[in-house]
Amino acid sequence: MKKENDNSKREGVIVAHYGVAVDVQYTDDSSRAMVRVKRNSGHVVGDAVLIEDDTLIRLERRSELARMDARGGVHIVGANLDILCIVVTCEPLPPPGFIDRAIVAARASGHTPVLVLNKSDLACFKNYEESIRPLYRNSLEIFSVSAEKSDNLDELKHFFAKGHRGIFVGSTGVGKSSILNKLLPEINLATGEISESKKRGRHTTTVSTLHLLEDGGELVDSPGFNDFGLVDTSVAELTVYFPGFEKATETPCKFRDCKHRNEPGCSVIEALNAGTINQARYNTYLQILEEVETIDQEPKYRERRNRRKKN
Ligand SMILES: Nc1nc2c(ncn2[C@@H]2O[C@H](COP(=O)(O)OP(=O)(O)OP(=O)(O)O)[C@@H](O)[C@H]2O)c(=O)[nH]1
Ligand SMILES: [Mg+2]
Repeated sequence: MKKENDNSKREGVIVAHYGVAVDVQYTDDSSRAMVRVKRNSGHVVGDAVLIEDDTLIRLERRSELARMDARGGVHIVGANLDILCIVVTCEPLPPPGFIDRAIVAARASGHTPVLVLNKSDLACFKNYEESIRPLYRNSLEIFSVSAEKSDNLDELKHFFAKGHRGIFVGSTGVGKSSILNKLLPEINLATGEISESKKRGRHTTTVSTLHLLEDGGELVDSPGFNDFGLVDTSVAELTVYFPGFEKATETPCKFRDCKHRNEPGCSVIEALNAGTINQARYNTYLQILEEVETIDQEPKYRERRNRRKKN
C-alpha cells in the first residue's frame, strides 16, 4: 500500500530468499522486484516489508515459527504463517519424533499443524498410513495424497482456499516441491531423485519460496530438514501440546505444573495405565520433555524466550 504523499515507500511481502537478495512482491500491484540484503539479515519468506530507496524495513511479525538444528543453531522457518503443513511418507521415512516435535512447535507458536501423507501410490504406503492415522487422527487434520498420481490434491486446495498461508516442511525427498508443482503446474519447481542406496533425496530445494494458489491461500515450499528442535517451547507448553494427550488432559492433573512423569493424580499416567495412551508414545514424550528441559537451562536461548513472553 502506498503511503499518502510518499511515493518512495512501498509495502510488500518477501516471496523468496537467496541469502544476499530477496524477491519482494509489492502489495499495491503484485509486481515483483529483487532487493539486495545483507547475509544473515534476519529476513525470511513471509515477512512484510517496507521498501524505501532499495532498503528493506521489516514490519512487525504476526507470527514466527522457529526450530533448532542438531548443532544448536536457531532457524526461522517462516513468518506470518498460520498453518504448518508437515509432509511425510513411507520412503523416505521421517526421523523418529519429527511429527511430534513439529506439531508441538506449531501449537506453541500459534500455528495450526496439518499432516500430509504423500506418495499414496507406493506399495509401502498402506501400512504406513495405517500406523500413522490412529496416532494422530484426534490431533490434527490429515491428508493422504499422491503428487505422482495427482490423488486427493483437491482436498489440500480446498483447505488452503479458506485463506490460509502455510508452509511445507519435511525431510528431503518426501515430495514437497512435487505437490506444489501439481497444485500450480506453471511454477515448475525443481524436484529431486531419490538415491536407491539411501532411499533419501538430495536436498533439491535450497531456497524457500512463497506461492499464491489459484483458488486462494498461499503456500511456502522450503528446503528439506530433519531436525525440529523445540527452541521456542516451554515445558508447560509441551505438557499440553504433545499430540495424543488431548483427551487425557481434558481432566486436569492434580498439580497445575504436572510434567506427567511421576506426579500423583496425573491424568496422562492414568491414561497410560488404562492403555488409552500407549507406552511408545509416552516414551517419545519423555524424551522430548528431557530435551525441552535441557534447552530451558541454556542462557543463550533465554533471551528468545523472554522476548517471546513479552510479545
Ligand atoms: N512415487 C511417488 N514419488 C513421488 C511423489 N511425490 C514426489 N515423488 C518423488 O520423490 C522425489 C523427491 O521429490 P521432491 O518433490 O523433490 O521432494 P522435496 O520434499 O521437495 O525434497 P527437497 O527439496 O530436497 O526437500 C522425486 O523423485 C519425486 O518424483 C509421489 O506422490 N509418489
Ligand atoms: Mg523441494
